[in-house]
Amino acid sequence: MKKQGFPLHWKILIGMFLGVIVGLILGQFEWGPGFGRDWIKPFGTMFINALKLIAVPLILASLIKGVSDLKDLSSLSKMGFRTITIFLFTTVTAVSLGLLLVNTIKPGSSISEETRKNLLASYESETAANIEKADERLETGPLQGIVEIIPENFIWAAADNRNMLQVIFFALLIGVALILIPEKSAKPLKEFFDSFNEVILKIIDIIMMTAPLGAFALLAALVIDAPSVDLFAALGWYSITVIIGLFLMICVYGILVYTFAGKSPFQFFKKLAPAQLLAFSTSSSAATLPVTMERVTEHIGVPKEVASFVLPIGATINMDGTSLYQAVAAVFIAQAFGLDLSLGTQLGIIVTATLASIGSAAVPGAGMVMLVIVLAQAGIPEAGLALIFGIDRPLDMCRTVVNVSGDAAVSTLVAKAIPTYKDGE
Ligand code: DAS
Repeated sequence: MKKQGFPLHWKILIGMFLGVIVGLILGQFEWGPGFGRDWIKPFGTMFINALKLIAVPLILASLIKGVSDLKDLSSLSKMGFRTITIFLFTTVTAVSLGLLLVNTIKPGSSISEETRKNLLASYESETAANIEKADERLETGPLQGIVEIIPENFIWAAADNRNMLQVIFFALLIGVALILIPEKSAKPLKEFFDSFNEVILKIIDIIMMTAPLGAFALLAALVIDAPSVDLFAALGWYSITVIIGLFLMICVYGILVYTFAGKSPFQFFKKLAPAQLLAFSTSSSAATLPVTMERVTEHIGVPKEVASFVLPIGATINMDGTSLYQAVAAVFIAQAFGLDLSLGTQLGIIVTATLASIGSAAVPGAGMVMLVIVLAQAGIPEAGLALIFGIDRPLDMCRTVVNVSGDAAVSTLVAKAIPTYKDGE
């Protein structure tokens, strides 16, 4: 039995804490910022680059596997169609809720002009590029965003992080084509993508092992660059905004199971609690899936054939907590950099955050990786990831609880539509 080491999330939290301490100390010396920029910040940059590196293969692996596992398009029968419809409804609801909250609370706008100037200065190259890209976007026609989804050249699309929607489009095409061709021809490629998916998830595990160092370096660099109380206050408000949104999503699930499945929300969450606790401690929907399956079938009363269809797909493509977090994080970073997002851009965030959460894998930190898409499409500096990564893990734990709760709620609603539905214990 492999000895369970010291839990990763504690290592990350310690890395964060040490990063703040070292950053505050170095900030007291004249040579501190230079030292931090040359000897500490690069480790944070490498960590963020590793997450961005894995984003494209992650989409390909996760989406192609998720779509091609749908057996065949005819399995998009009543159960499949109902499942996908409710998934989309809850995800769009989550993103919209996130946008409403972040535009109301405005966590990023409490940052002082001084701190904002420091942030822009420390990330000026990238920010300028993103602002220029956003301006270019404004000059093109209204449908340009849709036109750009279809890549003219796959290698170029995959190579440039800014065209994630093109990678998603290509992945969906492959997944659907795999369903449409004869099983015997599809088998080799499906098996390839199954193992490719395993490899990508293992690579994320490896990258996340360096997360404590990444969190340390990013927070230390952040504190040295802009040692301002208002930045930490802003990060605090950002976390509060995410947590309020996640809590409201839990309430939405309670209302849905009460209204459409006739179940008491309190009973529902009481029976689901062991899966939620595991989701919180592991930050992984995939790791929690076996327990979610057991709670939903043995205790909540969802028929096995429904749960074994809805939950695995849900763990792959239905991540309401992640989509809400991505919407809040994107607008928070824009606010922190003083960028005003137009309504059109924010509506675009609804599309990209929904797609990004579909493409996010069910492992720790995946939502952070896919945030790159949302930022790139909205012309928000990706350097903003450095702002929020330090506190990402505690939020990842919370959003994974919502991801798992959403999948369980949807399986309950889908079961209600299937005649074999029966009440749990
Ligand atoms: N940790 C992911 C999950 O397992 C969610 C995320 O990273 O946003 O659901």
